[in-house]
Amino acid sequence: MSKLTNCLTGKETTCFPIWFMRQAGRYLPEFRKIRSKHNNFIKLCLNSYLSSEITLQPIKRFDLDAAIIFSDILMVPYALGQKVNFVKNEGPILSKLNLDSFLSADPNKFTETLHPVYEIIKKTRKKLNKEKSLISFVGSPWTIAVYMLGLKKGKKNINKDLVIKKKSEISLVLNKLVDFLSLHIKNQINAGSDVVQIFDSWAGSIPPENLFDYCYSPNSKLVQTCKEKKTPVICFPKGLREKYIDFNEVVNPDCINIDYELKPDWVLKNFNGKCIQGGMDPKILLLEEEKIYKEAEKYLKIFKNYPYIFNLGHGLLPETNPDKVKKLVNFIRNYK
Ligand code: 1CP
Repeated sequence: MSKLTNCLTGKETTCFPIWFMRQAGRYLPEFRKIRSKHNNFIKLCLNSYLSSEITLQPIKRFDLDAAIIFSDILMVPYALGQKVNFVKNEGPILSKLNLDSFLSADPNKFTETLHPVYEIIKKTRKKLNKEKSLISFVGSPWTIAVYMLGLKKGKKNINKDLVIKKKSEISLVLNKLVDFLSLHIKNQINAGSDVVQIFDSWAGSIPPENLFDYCYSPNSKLVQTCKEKKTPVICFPKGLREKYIDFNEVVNPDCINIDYELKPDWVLKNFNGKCIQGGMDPKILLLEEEKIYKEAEKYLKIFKNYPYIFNLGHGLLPETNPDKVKKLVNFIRNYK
């Protein structure tokens, strides 16, 4: 079994497996080179040859313990018939959702549209050393719904009035998304991925009275799908603060990715030995080397002899210097 799987199943507490969210992305010159020739991001994600190459770029550079497939959580709305545009410096823009056609979407057509994603997994698994895991992912129903229903207000906020106004639409969309995301998870596992991560990047924006229906319940259903397929699952409910404890108790995935708002010593006390991943603020990687090592050491000390996967509290920033990532990986590998 791979180092990451051993850690996820609690069999390994003597080493820290390492990978990074957004490890394949704009901070890598080899990624920017390919991206500059492919203006359409969705098309690039559907090019299984290039996407498999991009998936392996950070593995070649840093010898990490896991590859995460190069794709995007918004491939799901795309496969459900919504137009998705990635606008430079603005992020993704989706066309208005046609609720009726979404609710009657055909699962076979969905699988067919996403076929190239499953090809990336097959291609990459063949090229990847057995000791390394291949992670596939989905966005959580709520996080996908935020984009599908245009619930964002600016870059970092949610339009709270709209969340109240669209209550019945949100319920319908979340329920339907659970079905399609479960299907996407199963398809990815069948194609050969060893681990699944569920990104709930907008969990922190859910009104407290809706947490069960919008966050815990839909995430639980997806975790159940992974468990039925006997595949370890990591949940990342970003921004939940102290509610991370409730999330862990209700959803109970194999591992929880913590964000940079949580204090690691508090996490150690409150998660009953559950495998933990991540935590360090990606902004730290923009500072000088000594500060990076000091912050990384904080996590390594607190989670010594604990099932801990080294990662960050959110994705690597585009302005990160890859040499610093390399140095951080060496530091963790040599940490005793
Ligand atoms: O070159 C570019 O302009 C594209 C930048 C880019 C990349 C490299 C986007 C647009 N998506 C991706 C790949 C991606 N997205 C991966 C690949 C695997 C890896 O980690 O290396 C993954 C796991 C994602 C997941 C994703 N996409 C999330 C969840 C994690 C998170 O960052 O919170 C979200 C919210 C998205 C939507 C999305 N896609 C791209 C952007 C810029 C965004 C975020 C926009 C926003 O802030 O609303």
